[in-house]
Amino acid sequence: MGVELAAAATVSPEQRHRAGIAYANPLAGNPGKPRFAATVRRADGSSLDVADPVATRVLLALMNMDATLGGAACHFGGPAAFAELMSSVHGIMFSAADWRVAFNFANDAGHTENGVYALKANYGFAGVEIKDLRQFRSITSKLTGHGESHLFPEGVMISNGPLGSSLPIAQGLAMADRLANNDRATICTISDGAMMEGEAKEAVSAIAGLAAKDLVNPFVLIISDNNTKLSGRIDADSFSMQPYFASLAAQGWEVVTCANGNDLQQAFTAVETAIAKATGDRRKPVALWAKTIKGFGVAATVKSASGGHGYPLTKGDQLRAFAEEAYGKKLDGIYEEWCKDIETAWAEKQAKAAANAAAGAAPAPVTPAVKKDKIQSGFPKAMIAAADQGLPVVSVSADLAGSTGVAPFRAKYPQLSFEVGVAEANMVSAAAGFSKMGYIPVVDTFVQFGVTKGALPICMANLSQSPVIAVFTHTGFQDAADGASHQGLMYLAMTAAIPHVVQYCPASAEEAEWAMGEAIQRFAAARKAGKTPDTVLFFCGRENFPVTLKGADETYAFGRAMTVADTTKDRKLSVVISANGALVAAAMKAAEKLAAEGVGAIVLNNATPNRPDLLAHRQALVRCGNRLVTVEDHQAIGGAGAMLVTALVEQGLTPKVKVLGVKGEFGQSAYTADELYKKHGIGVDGIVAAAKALA
Ligand SMILES: Cc1ncc(C[n+]2csc(CCOP(=O)(O)OP(=O)(O)O)c2C)c(N)n1
Repeated sequence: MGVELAAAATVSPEQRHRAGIAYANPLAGNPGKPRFAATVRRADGSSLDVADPVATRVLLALMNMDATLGGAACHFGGPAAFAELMSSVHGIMFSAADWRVAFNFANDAGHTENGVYALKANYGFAGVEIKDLRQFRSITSKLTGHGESHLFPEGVMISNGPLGSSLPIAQGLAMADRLANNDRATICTISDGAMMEGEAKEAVSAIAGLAAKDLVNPFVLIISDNNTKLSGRIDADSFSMQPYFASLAAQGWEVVTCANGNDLQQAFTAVETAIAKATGDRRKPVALWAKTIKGFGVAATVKSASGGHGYPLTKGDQLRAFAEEAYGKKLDGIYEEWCKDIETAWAEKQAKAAANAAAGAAPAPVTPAVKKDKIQSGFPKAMIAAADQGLPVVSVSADLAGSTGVAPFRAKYPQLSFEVGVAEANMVSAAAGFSKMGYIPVVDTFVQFGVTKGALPICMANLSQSPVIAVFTHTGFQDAADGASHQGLMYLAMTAAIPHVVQYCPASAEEAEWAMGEAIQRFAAARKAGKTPDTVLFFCGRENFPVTLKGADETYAFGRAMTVADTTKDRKLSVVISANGALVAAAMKAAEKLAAEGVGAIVLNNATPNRPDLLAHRQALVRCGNRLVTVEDHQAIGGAGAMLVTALVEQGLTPKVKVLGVKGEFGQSAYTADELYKKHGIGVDGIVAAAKALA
């Protein structure tokens, strides 16, 4: 007989509570009044100054321009849609005696966090000043691409970015508050796309169900419903979320609606009502279902299919018109100063470039410029070729097909392309169903979401003899600007041990095209032979790389580590550099630098980390005095280097080795991946130093 279990709700309320361990709350206390304020009317007839949402949008335009000119991609549409609701939430929170005692706040629409930064700077909250917004997304700033409490603990309670992951943590905050018998409400803001995630849907059910048993403190979920996700309109691209929102009431939520979440007074009244209802009856959590307009404030962003999801400007001289439209009048005060500053710097840069060109300052290169492209561009070419040939390739996507590069296949073969919405676990599992039925499914998303949300679905796919092919892009620091939450640094470790998974990290567009073609052909051949194909997970970076790294006499072969550079001739001392994906090109540069210093190198493209080519490594090590540097855009623990070294040692080889990778830390935002490679010692100079240390 097992122990008889009693549900927490059955314990008498007096005996139910226990305090958590008291530790210092790093969150900053209440700020003063916002510098740019708008006045709203409270339910009791009094007025309150909140952060002006128009200021949020103008500041967004300005800070995004700085970051974009620095090289970082940014968001505009989502935070513009959320501005009125965020102003209302913060206005109410900050009017409590100590907001931290009265409220928890979690933002589960991480791409809108820059709007929250703008709002915080408007208040001077947590020491953030408006001038700090100029460093947004740079390596020196705590204002990272999405909210990160590891770098900004005084401003961010729960880190965000991966959609649907903050709401369940907010659920835990409210449950803990109930257990501790605190008098605090939890507010969570979320976008309609994030509500498509399974994690969010689990929390939606659990919060209402557990609240009904009095196990959750007052909870307010604020939904920005603009029927737009990253790649386009939600209902047109995938399926409408309206029935789901309508189901919230049946699931036990008190639903407050707001017909125009971009009208400040309407938004404020709705938020105030929602909080009052939730705190009035904690057994009934409140969902504020607010209609918003993505990209609100600028006609072109409102009109675009994605609602201006990414920041649309690329040139400093485009800023003024955009910012003035968002402001509704001519820029003035600090807006004008900031804009002028950007315009001046932009004009100087243009003038310099023009002068250089006129003076012939950039002489024609002796060798022709190397053609570059994103690695991912090769995948759809191979998918199209296979479908043209009659193979049953299908694409199952989760809102990122434009970013992962498979969009050209989807454009050519819409009837073979499916969009499940922002739901990576569902994407992989649904693809497994296609696989079982004889199709060759290709899924795609950013690596961080594919391996974290997709890990169990990949296991179950393989356990059901229903393998898939995956295009997982934006590996590691290649997604520099988005910050730690988006920087997949453990994808190899997380998937290497899943039975029947082959990992493939192409280093160029040409290799990606070849490898995808090969993976599809092998998949088809295995099925035709009555065997179960392997699941092939493709991992690739984001930036542009040489379109080919193949030597003239080389050929691609699945599982073979190609030699992409060999500078050992006539050199007494040499090393093997084993790299994959985004770092192959860096390893080749390092080999050039080492050669200039008299050290030779054989650079191997270790493209299949969990099936390393031991023969190629063994042969190269023999020629390089058994010296090995491995380098990867990944944690050193469980990465390609670790897998390679284990396999070599098992074969009786004990190379002198340096395993370069990230050493157990999270990343952060930076304008470019190179800045982060340098910081973590895995860039060109890090490879050179490691090689020299082995000499
Ligand atoms: C788990 C996860 N998958 C994918 C993404 C990439 N992504 C960022 S925003 C976004 C969708 C944007 O739409 P929505 O959530 O509705 O926000 P809104 O349009 O209202 O700003 C996606 C797919 C992500 N951040 N997290």
